[in-house]
Amino acid sequence: MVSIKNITALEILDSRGNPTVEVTLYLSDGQKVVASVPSGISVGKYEALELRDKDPARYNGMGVLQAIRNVNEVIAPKLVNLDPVRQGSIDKLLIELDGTPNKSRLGSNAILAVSLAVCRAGAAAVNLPLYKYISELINANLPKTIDKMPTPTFNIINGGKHGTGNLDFQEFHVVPASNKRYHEALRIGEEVYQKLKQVLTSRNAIHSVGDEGGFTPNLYTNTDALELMMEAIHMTRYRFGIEIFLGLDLAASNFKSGENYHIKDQATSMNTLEFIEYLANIHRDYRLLILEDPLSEDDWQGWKTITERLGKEVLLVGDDFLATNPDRLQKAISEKACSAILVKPNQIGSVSETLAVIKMARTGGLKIIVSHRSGETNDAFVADLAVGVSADYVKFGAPARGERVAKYNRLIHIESELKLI
Ligand code: 2PG
Ligand code: MG
Repeated sequence: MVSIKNITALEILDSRGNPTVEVTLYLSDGQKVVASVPSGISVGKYEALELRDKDPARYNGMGVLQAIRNVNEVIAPKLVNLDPVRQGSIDKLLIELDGTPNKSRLGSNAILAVSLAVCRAGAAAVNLPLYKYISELINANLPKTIDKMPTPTFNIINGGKHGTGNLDFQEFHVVPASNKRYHEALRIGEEVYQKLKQVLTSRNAIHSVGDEGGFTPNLYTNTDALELMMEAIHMTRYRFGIEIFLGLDLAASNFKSGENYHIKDQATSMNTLEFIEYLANIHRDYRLLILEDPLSEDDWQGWKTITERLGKEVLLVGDDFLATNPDRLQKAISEKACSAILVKPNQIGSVSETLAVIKMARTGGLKIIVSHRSGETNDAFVADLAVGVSADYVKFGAPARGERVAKYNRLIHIESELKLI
């Protein structure tokens, strides 16, 4: 049996320049694997806790030395000699070692980095590509054929907390039709991205990019951003509404104050019902395929109403709303409060819990979108995860910047290996 020989952690930087956790796991047969964890900035309040040192003298308090110590001193000694293919029992051990409901003692960053490394080590130990190994993990006793690639959705304008502060909505997406092959969909997204740059340049608008590689233009309203995207799409040969669609992540908790939603496009703020009507009009004008976090994470009644109102035509995606959390997901399924889940492993903090949430979402009839975070490393684990669990969509940001294209390029390799091109 191949076993875990040693585990060590290092403090490295993510794409925003903030420290994060990287774990190296050594196997008894001489192989070694590396995994690192991402970090969000628009963090939902129901997420597992990412441990930060809060020492203002280092990295403005963002250091992760305590999480590193937790891996090296608390976790590693307990995992040595274990068989890495026992993902379920190792994750259980990590959760028990932590002992809190939100992983606040050891930190979700420490625990997830180890959990990801164990998963990669398990795949290496049985000599399977990571996506195939994940497919075995999630399907246990079921047939394991992988016959489809996820559809990518591209965040090409960055607003909200990822931008310069002039747009309320956080992400403006182009979404290729799901019947496109993956490499075609990637090309569509990239070509629209380049056309959008031309549109912005021709208008002397700012075309620098934000945290996820999307542009951060100096616009007056959120609808201006949608208009520019339409213009860019019309400059390509792709037919809007047939081959390419629009999507939004509003991250609406960020512009709700009290009971009302306030955005620049409207002089007065709107209550939940008024805001739902407003979004229905946006959908009428721009045919949204995906609408993520359209309402705040606590607006349960609003979520039920919008799903009833728009759910047949638009995917209503819970990100901050569900926080990859089984209890929130269960409630959302039984109350029919959304139609898709955004899956981010670091919201819950281990591979096994992530896979359990995906299974629950599938059984409940929800679509699955596997997602990066706005602060990323070049680790492409989420690409393998998406293929392994047969996700419907992946959300990895703009088709630009190293940490984003690391994931898109990994999918190119997988598509080719699976002969799905
Ligand atoms: C989101 C994510 C990723 P963050 O809201 O969907 O795009 O942002 O990682 O900052 O939470
Ligand atoms: Mg989101």
